[in-house]
Amino acid sequence: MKYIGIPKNFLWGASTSAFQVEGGYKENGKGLSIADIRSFRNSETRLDTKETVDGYHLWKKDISLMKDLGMKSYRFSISWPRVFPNGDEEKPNKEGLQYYHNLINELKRNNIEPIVTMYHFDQPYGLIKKYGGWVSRESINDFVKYAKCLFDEFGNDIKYWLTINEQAVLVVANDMLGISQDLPIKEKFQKAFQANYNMWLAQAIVYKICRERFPDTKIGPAISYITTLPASKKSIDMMEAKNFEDFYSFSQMDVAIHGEIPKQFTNELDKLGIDIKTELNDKEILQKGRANILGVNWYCTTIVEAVKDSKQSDFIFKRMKRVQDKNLLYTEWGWNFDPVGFRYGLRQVMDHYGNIPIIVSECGWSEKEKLENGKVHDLQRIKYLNDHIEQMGLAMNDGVNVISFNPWSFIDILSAGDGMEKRYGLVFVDRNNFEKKQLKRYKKDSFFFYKNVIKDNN
Ligand code: BGP
Repeated sequence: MKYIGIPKNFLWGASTSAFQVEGGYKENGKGLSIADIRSFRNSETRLDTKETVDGYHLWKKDISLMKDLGMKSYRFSISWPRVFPNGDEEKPNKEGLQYYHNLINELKRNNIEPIVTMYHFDQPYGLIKKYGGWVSRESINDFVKYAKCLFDEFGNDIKYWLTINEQAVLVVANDMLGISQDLPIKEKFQKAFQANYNMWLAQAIVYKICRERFPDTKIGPAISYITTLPASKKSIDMMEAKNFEDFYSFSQMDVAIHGEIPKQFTNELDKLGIDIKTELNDKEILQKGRANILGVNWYCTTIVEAVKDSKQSDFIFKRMKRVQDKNLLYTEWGWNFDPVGFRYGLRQVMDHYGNIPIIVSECGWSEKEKLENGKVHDLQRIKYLNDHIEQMGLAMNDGVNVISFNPWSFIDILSAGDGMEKRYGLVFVDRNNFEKKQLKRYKKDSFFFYKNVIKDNN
């Protein structure tokens, strides 16, 4: 199957993250992360981060599957607490670094380009206990120290860095930042948006360091891009859809690419009475440290309608509500199938940022799945991949500069929100929430489909 618009040197890949794929949660000096702590709260009812699918031990086998698939890139994350177990050590944990040296070397030996996320939901828990994590400005130094260490160790081998995964998700689901959920909503948001601001500063510093030290390297955030559509053609629905999308997704991209916080974003915080602590030269930090690539995590569209009788002085989350489109197919977890929305979203990114290179760092379809005689017939995932690749190709044909596509996920892993039953992988792992079994890997039908896509489009 050949697609319009996708060039030969395109990086066809797939994606995972450390806390979801590795397990080995305290091996060789690894410290605990907030992702570990959160998952332990649900250990009674679903799989936690302790073992997951054991990528920590089975990485070589998994890379041979990647090779078989024909992958040209692999987007994964380095576990921050494997490198700095508490986050505040002066020296990194050598054994933690060694694991990633081995992984990266093996990828390179197999001609698979590593696309490395620095922080995917797993801040060391030590930093949260010590000073409240990202809510405190101190976290900036600890992140910069961690990033510098990654540049020292891997800088010559890595061409593509993604700094923070889905910062907007962290702000909304701020339990993931270690913010107590017992606080009144306003206080939670006060802390979450302060954390958001500190993450912007930290990344700007890291972009600058990276671009000075490695001028040919690309670095940027991995954005949760929720392409937001109005439920009707009424201007108020269109306005609130735009307001939400700008606030949630484009503010993140604007700060990374333009080095400025959009006025619309600040206006919304004012409505909540949120007061961000800033320092004199922050503006300059943001201006001087810019991303030169965008990671875009894209799953589905969100359809919104304006809340009747809401006032413009209300916060954006109060002025709009999500609705379902009965004509679209939804996963069990409420994520729709809307591939044209993907092309539309990519075009919007181009409208904002011109020909900035884009890595599609996530894109995927979840299902509850069972092995039948060693096979998984994941037909809807095949349709999802086919239609989204087709729409991405059309967007590229329209001029959007996508350089890599990394569906979520390469292999079945622990879902961020829903345990082991919600599967996204091209490779099935024979385990469930409570039985580890042999952790045997099986290629799903989508694996064979994607393998042909890569072969035919090279
Ligand atoms: C993104 C995260 C991933 C991943 C995915 C699916 O937000 O970056 O880590 O898990 O969403 O989410 P879930 O696993 O909750 O279905």
